[in-house]
Amino acid sequence: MKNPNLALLLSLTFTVLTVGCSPKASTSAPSPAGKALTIGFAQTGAESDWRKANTKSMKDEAEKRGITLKFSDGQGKQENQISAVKNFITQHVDAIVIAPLVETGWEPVLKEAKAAKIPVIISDRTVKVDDESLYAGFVGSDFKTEGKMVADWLIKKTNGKGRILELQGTTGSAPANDRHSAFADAIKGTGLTIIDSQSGDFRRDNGKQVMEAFLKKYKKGDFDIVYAHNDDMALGAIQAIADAGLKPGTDVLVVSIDGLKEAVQAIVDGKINCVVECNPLAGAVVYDAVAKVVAGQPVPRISYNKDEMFDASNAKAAVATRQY
Ligand code: GYE
Repeated sequence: MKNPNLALLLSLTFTVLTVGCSPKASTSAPSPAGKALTIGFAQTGAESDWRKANTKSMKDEAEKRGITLKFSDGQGKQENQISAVKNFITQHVDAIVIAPLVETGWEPVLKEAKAAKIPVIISDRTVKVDDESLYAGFVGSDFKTEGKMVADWLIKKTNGKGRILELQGTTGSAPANDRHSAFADAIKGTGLTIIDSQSGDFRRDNGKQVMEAFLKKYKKGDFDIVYAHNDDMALGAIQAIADAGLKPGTDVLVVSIDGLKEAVQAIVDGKINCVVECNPLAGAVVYDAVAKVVAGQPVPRISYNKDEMFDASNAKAAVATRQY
């Protein structure tokens, strides 16, 4: 984004791009007209500041719309999320929203929701299921595009040369899988190589610990770049890099994804070099989709957010207006 004003403007808008359109969600159950909705939301946990902003958006927007939100914090465990969904089914909620911790293992509980005629919207992270009719639609970011945007920025910045340490997100999660694979594909054939890769579970403490372990294995001059799958891990890593007497952002390029205000500020401070946005403020778009599904109207199979990118060229202008 060359024009900082345009970047700013765009970062304020939560644009939704739609891909494909299902004629009618097969799981939809019309609710009595005018009735306030009761929605169950199975959240992954509270692993990152991104996640906290996502939870806040879902809660605030529910309150604004008079939606009764049954919120469940999965505490980083898929089995907790599955039992939350089962509970929502027992309580006959109007719709269920799941932010799935990992991609696989959802068919049985989605089949239960379908049998109970309770529509499901998948939010934030994608799932892998054979039968697409098990959920009404997906609303979130395109993690492959994010991974490719980071790689393209690095290729330009480094002329396609450098040794990368990768801090991966939660093992088996869609953002970890996609941000790795799209990034790895994009650097193929260049002189950029991932020399080591470890999961930091999208957590700041883990990001710091993994980086500390990397710094025992790799000294200054052994690596050039740290690619973190989210800002929290990058913020943990830059702490570890500084503690080891190196200058993050100068001795080592640091790139990550999410767009936390704190990370964009770290670009301004010269400690992080590039951040690709992943918008967590999902409340409005998710409830718009739920309202349609419950009313028996079609929703797109996939609705992607439009995510921006921040580096030294636009971070200063952007930091003031970051909402999370
Ligand atoms: O990048 C990370 C969070 O699923 C997109 O999960 C989300 C990711 C986000 O913990 O910070």
